[in-house]
Amino acid sequence: MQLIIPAYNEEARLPATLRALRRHALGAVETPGSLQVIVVDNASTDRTAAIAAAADSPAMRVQVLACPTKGKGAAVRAGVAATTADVVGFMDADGATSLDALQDAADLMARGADVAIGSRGLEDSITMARHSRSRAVGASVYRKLAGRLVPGVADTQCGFKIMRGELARTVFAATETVGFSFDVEVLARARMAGARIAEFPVTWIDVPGSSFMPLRHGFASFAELADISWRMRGLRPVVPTSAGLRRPPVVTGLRAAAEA
Ligand SMILES: Nc1nc2c(ncn2[C@@H]2O[C@H](COP(=O)(O)OP(=O)(O)O)[C@@H](O)[C@H]2O)c(=O)[nH]1
Ligand SMILES: [Mg+2]
Repeated sequence: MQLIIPAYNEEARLPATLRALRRHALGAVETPGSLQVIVVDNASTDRTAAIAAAADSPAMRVQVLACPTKGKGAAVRAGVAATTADVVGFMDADGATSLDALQDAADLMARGADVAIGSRGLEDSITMARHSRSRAVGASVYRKLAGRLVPGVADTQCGFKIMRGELARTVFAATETVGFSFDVEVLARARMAGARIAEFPVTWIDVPGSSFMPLRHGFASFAELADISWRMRGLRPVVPTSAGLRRPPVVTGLRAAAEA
């Protein structure tokens, strides 16, 4: 699997995330070396690129890619374009999502999901957030609007998503959103392509130092949602599966298996 980490001035938060991934790669049942990381350096002015390059090892290859176009969406898109693997994922540099999600996502893919998305909005999700009141209010309005573009998905914005490689490369090539709303366009386009999207609960612990500035990025994110609806007007999903999205059979099956 190739895992993309978009990074803009992440010298403080990236090292611990790369260490945790390396521990995961070493402990994985799969052959060591099967987890490859692509850090996409989004024109950072700090030591992000050097830190990422230094983390490269035979146990976990780390490739550093430069993306001069600012924005998380642009960075992840550039990363996906550089992938070749059967399975491609992306996660934030802060490591807020517990890495248990890697195994949960792999299980869902093995059970037939095309896209496995981590969620902070399901009953079993565990979140420890310290968002300001204004960000929380903005986020709730955002979720309502995003929900119209990807019905049935409770949390489009969790930083952790895994997809079939071919699907990811096709969908991202068509995606134009450069900022934080790119997840919505990616999910909406994957849905149009008939992909089976499985949303699963994650453990998410807020890591201080968020690069998301509610005023600056918040308004831009809403504007991006409007652009996405405009671009996607008239398109209809190949398989209208909205009813099955929130609790897809694969998720139920996974939990049942885990609890058995
Ligand atoms: N703000 C910002 N973040 C970027 C950019 N490019 C990549 N990123 C990354 O996108 C991710 C956003 O996660 P984070 O800052 O934790 O935001 P939050 O979790 O939504 O509060 C991090 O890995 C950033 O380094 C960019 O141009 N601006
Ligand atoms: Mg974060």
